[in-house]
Amino acid sequence: VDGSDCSFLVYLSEVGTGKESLSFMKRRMRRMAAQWASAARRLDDRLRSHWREQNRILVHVGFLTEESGDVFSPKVLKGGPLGEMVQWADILTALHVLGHNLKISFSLKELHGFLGVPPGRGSCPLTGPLPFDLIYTDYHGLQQMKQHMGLSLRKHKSVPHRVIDTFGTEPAYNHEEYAILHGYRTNWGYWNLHGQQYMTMFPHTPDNSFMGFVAEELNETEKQNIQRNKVNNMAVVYGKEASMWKGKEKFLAILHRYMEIHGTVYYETQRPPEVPAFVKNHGLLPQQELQQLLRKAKLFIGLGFPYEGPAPLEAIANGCIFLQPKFNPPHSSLNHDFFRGKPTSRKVSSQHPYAEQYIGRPHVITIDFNNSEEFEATIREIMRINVEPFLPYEYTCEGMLERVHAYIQNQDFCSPEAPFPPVNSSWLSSPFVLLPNSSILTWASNASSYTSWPPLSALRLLASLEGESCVEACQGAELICEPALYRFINIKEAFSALELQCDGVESQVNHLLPAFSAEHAECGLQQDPLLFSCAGSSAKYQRLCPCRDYRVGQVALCRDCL
Ligand code: U2F
Repeated sequence: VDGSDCSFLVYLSEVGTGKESLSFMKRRMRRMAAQWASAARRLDDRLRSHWREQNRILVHVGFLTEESGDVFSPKVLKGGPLGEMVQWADILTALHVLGHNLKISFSLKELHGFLGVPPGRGSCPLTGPLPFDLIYTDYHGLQQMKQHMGLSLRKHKSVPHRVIDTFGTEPAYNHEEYAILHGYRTNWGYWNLHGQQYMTMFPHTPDNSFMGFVAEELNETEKQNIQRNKVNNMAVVYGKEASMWKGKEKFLAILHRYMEIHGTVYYETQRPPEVPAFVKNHGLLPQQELQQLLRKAKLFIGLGFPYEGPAPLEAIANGCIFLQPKFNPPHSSLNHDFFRGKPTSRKVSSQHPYAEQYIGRPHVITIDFNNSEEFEATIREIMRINVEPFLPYEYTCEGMLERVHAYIQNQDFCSPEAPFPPVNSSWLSSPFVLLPNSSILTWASNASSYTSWPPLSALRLLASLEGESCVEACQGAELICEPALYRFINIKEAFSALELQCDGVESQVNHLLPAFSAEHAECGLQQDPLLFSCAGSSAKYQRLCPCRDYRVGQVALCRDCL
C-alpha cells in the first residue's frame, strides 16, 4: 500500500458501496496509506529471515450488514460511534499490507458468494472444507454464519474464526453450559470458542487476544513543530454527541476560568443546549481536521463517556494531556447500563483504563471530577507542565503489523493441542526453579521441547493472593497472565512447587481453577480447558497463575514470541 497503489481501495470501492461507514473507512485508509507503507518496510527488514505464509482470509463485517440492522452507518456523520470503523479499517489494511489474500464482505449476499452457498440455499449446511484459512468477523457475523450457512459453530471449536469484540468476552461467559448454570448468560457470549479467538480494541484482558488499531505517528520535525505551536490555554472536550455533555457544566465552568474550551459536537441547525455557550463548537470534524485541532490544544478532557475509544490516543499522540474522570466504584456489567449484558465482569476504573494504566502521567491524569478543588488544582498543574507527543508502540502501524503477523503465524486453535509432557520423575526433579525471595517459579529448559506459543520459556508460575485474579497477580509481578500456558500448570505438581500442601486434589469445572483453598487445604484442578481464565477471583481461593514476560510497548507478545 502506498499513495500510488490503489488496487486495494479500488477493490474496496466495489464492495458494500454507498454506506457512510465505508466511506469513512476508505478515507482513513487513503490518509494513512503512506504510514502503513513505511511501517511495512521497517517490519519487512526486521523479519527477513522469517517464513511467512500467505493465507486466504475472509473478512465479514457483520455489524455493518443491512441484515443486522446496521445502526452505525446512518450515524457516522451525526456524532455516532466511529471507534469500530477505525478498528475495522485498520484490520483490513494490516491484513492487506501483510500480503494475505483477502475477501471482504459487508452483506449476506457477498458472504454467501465467498462461502460457495448456492443462491436460494442460504440455510443449507455448508459441506466440505472452508475455502479460507482464517475468517475475521464479529458477533453479528458469527450469528449470520450460523443461521444462514448452518455452520454449527457452537459445537465445533475448530473453526478458523477470529471475532472482533470491542470490550472482550471472559471464558465464564463464553462457555455455553457453564454460563447457563452459573449466571454468566448474556445475549452475546456462549459460542464455546477458544478465549483468544476473541480480539479486543485495547488489551483489556489477556483471556482474549489484543487486536487494537492505530493512531498517526509523528516524525521528529512534526513533534518539534507541534510543541512550538501549542496554545497553552486551549482545551478540547472529548464528546462528539450532545448527550455526552449533559450535566457537565460545573467542571466545564471551572475549566473555563483558565482555558478556552473547544468542542467537536455534532449539530443540525442550532447549538445543542447541553453545550455551554462559552464553548467554541466546531461541529463534528473530519478525522484529519480533528488531528489539526489536537495539535494546537494543550488539554483533551473526557466527560466520562464514550468509554475506551481511540480519540484519547490520538490526542496524546498529538501532544495533549488527557484529563479524565476516575470511576469510584468502577463501572461494569454489574452496575452500569452501557456494560449490562456484555460478556465480561471487567471493572472499568476510569473512562479510559488503558490510558490510565499503560500510559499514565504526565500524558494522562485521572482524577475525581466531583472534587472541585482537586480538579482546579489539576488544571493549574496542566498549564504549568509540558509534555511531548507520545504513542505506545503497539498503537503504531508497525506495532499492529508485528502483532497481527505474530498471531497469524502462531495462533492455532484448530489443531488438537500438543499433548502435555508426560509427568515423570526426572522431569519433576527440576521443572521449576524457585527465584529467591519470591513465589515466582520458572520452568526448566527440559520442558521447552514441547511446542507452545507463547513458548514455555516465557512461563512464570505464580500463586495469587486470596481474592485476587490472575490478571492482578501477574500484573503485581510486572508480568501478564497467559491463558495459553494454563495447560502446563494444571497439574498437582504445580501446587507442591509453590509449597502449597494439598490434603486432597480434585478436578472440577470451575473457571477459578486451578486454585488452592487454604481453609480446606484442597487443591482444585481445571477439568474443562475452555474455562482456563485469567479473570475471576474469590476470597476462598489462591489461584494458580501462568504469567509471562512481555515486550515493552507490545504487551501482546512475550520476549521470545517473534
Ligand atoms: C468508542 O467509540 P467512539 O466513536 O465514541 O470513540 P471516539 O474516541 O470518540 O473516537 C472515534 C474516532 O472518531 C474520530 C476520532 C476517532 O478516531 O478521530 N472523530 C472524528 O473523526 N471527528 C470528530 O469530530 C471527533 C472524533 C469506542 F471506540 C467504541 O468501541 C465504543 O462502542 C464507544 C462507546 O463507549 O466508544
